[in-house]
Amino acid sequence: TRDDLYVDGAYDMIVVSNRLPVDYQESPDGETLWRSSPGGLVTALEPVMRAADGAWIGWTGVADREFDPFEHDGISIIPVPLSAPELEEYYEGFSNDTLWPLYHDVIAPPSFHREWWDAYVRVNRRFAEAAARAASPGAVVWVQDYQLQLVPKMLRESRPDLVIGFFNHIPFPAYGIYSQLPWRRQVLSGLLGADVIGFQRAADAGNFSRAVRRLFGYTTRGTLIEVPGDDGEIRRVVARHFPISIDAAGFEEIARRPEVQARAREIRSSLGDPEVIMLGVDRLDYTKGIRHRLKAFGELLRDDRLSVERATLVQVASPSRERVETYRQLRDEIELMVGRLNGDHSTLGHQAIAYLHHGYPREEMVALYLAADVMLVTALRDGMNLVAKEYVACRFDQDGVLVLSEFAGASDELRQAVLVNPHDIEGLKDAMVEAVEMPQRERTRRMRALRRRVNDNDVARWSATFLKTLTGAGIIAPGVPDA
Ligand code: GDG
Repeated sequence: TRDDLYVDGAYDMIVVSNRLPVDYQESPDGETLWRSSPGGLVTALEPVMRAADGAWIGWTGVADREFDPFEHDGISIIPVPLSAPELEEYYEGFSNDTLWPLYHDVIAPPSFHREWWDAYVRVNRRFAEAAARAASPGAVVWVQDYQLQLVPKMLRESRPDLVIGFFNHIPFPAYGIYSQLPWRRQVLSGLLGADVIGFQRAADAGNFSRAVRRLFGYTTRGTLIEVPGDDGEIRRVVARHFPISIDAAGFEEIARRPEVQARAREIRSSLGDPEVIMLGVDRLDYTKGIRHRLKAFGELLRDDRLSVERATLVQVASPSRERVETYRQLRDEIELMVGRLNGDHSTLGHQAIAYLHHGYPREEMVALYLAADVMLVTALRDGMNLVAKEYVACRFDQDGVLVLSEFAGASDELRQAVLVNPHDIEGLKDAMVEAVEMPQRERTRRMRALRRRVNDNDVARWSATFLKTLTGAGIIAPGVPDA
């Protein structure tokens, strides 16, 4: 075993992401505590990281504070500091108010500010330097997501010996939209510093390759991009899709716990035992199509195609990016809609919409999934959408209907869902009624097929496939299942 002192150049496998997989907490006597924030990425990478002298580089979630590297659950954690102005300009600004809306097909208008870009470059350099310092000779470095698109090139320049991967968790837009970005060339060449660039959908990888052809004129052959170096030599970069997934077995295990099932029954009775519970679970984000969902549900009640005695909509909208103005506005709009719809349609015994602006523990989310007869995922644009897969993984009873937007990456795989275009409100209403009225046999047939898909392609498979592509055919670490 390695001791828990950080050593430069000691790590064979490094993950770089904006946020570390741990949350900072202070004990009452002022002592620093770290709590794992269990996301799918951590679950998938934990075994690989433990086996391969792994380190995770990222921000702690606390601005204006420096922390020394430390060991947490067998993984070395290397914190990168961010100042409060950097948080505003690099994270809330360029990442979440420029790139996020741009990459989600400008559902909200992106803001372009040169100071934000400067901060983005500066912070990306800091992450790249931390990775360059920590990596052993020839190490594998896997960079995550749109906040860090410049890191691959910066790393390659300082450490050409490294094997560099990048995964984009959000969509990559069509050229007509991407090309609005004033720094479109810098971002593409930042990404092209990687050996493998992963996307959620084949369409995203296609959009990326097209942008590279249009802006740089490089040759692409299938998933390979030929990048000429300064020496005239050609470097081959892989750009293809690796659809992310969840820890399906982990979700099913929680769903099978008796206390979670009891909680699901309790949820139903506390809602007044409606015949049908419909559920939405999203970060409160304009990409998720929450307004479209509410509008469709409201019209179904207005037109008496559904009644509040028969159906209740539970909408969990977990707080997100509350310092970005577009998100504040969205929250006001949604809460106005919910208030109006409840005022118009609720009775003393039956609420139309149970709206919850909270985050919940995972067990409670699973109980909600079990209680929900119909799961509504109506994103206007979404890289993958893990909620759709989590719902399916929890339904070991082979029941429940998933209504899924074609604009979520998950729809490429989850073909047996009731697929919808959320912009088409009439179509969405029809799909919601179809889901409510779907006969048991049909529900089971579809759910069986969906479950096969999610169980076969879980997040361990995702990371193994990516890492195999990155390192060639060889197995990178023991404990990684064959892809
Ligand atoms: C980005 C891409 C892509 C939500 N509220 C609570 C809670 N959640 C959990 C869900 C799910 C996760 O957060 C959300 O994942 P999504 O995939 O649905 O969406 P984004 O946050 O936008 O994620 C997305 C993903 O990255 C991965 O690549 O799929 O397209 O946008 O796991 O369950 N979890 C708990 N309490 C909550 O209140 N415990």
